[in-house]
Amino acid sequence: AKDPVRVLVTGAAGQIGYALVPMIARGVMLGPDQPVILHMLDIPPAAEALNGVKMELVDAAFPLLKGVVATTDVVEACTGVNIAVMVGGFPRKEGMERKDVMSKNVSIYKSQASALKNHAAANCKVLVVANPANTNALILKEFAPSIPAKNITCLTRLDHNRALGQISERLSIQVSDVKNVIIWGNHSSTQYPDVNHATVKTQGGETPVRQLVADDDWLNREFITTVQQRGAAIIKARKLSSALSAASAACDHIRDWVLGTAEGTWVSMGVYSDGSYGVPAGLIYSFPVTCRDGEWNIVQGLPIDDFSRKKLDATAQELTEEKALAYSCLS
Ligand code: NAX
Repeated sequence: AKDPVRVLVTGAAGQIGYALVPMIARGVMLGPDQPVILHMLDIPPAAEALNGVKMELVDAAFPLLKGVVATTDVVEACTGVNIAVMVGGFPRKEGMERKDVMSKNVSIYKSQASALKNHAAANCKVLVVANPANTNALILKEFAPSIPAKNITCLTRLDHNRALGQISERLSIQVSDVKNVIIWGNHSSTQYPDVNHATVKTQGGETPVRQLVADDDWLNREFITTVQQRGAAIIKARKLSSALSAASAACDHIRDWVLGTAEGTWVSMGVYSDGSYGVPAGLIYSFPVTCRDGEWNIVQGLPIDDFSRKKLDATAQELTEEKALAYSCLS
């Protein structure tokens, strides 16, 4: 039998946490033959609720779940973890300045970076979910210099999956037959959902999404804004933000990173930019990636047209500004 993998979920008493921890304990993230030990962190006001989640995990009697650490102590939470899913953060509240929210998250991610750097297992893989996800991941990277930059990522898989979902709805086909959409840039409304390289599995091969949809106006406008604004649409409908889809996307992100992407298929991940596609190096930016042997690689050489170029640059610009704002909170 395999040794258990220790998976940290921060903000585990929250909405996404509540959907995510049972998925991890059922093997959705790491596979049906991989035992896990869950580490759950939250802050003291949520300690009782966190303990309630732990009670439910015991009650669910998951065969793969070999232990649960539920704590408000960041060092205890981070000790020995192989995978860290960072869902905890400070939400933007009505009337709050952007800078104030950034400043709270910078201080959270700075201190959690130190705890991970000093106490996580070597080669720990980190996924930041909490917003502003790209910039929180960047701060984590800056303050955990001993963790390789390639081990620190942020979640744009939900946006990627939303794009797959919109195409499958539009064409009335199975979502599993659509692949290779791309989310470029920030997990925010400036993200660019790109279908120029996406295909659909059809009889005898693969057909470009643009050819099958055959409505460039819809693809260049409504499709893009629907994906960009989907989070707001969920809040409007549910009076709560996306949770089950976010949790599911976090599992997809880690599963593909650890176990690999299928041949000929890429996914979107927020990763440390090396300057590919003219994106400034030193940002955490969402790119198309393939994964193998536990490592991601940016898909290279895709042609970028003028329409796309502007959108890649606009979301890079927003991330550059967020980075500057985050740094201004450090002093
Ligand atoms: P909730 O407010 O339900 O849960 C957040 C939890 O984090 C709370 O239990 C809170 O006590 C805890 N927390 C706060 N500060 C903490 C700290 N310093 N250490 C540990 N825990 C701490 O929010 P939820 O709906 O679960 O969303 C969590 C985060 O995901 C938010 O930042 C949200 O904006 C972000 N999202 C990101 C998405 C993505 O695709 N990247 C999509 C979904 C979601 O909007």
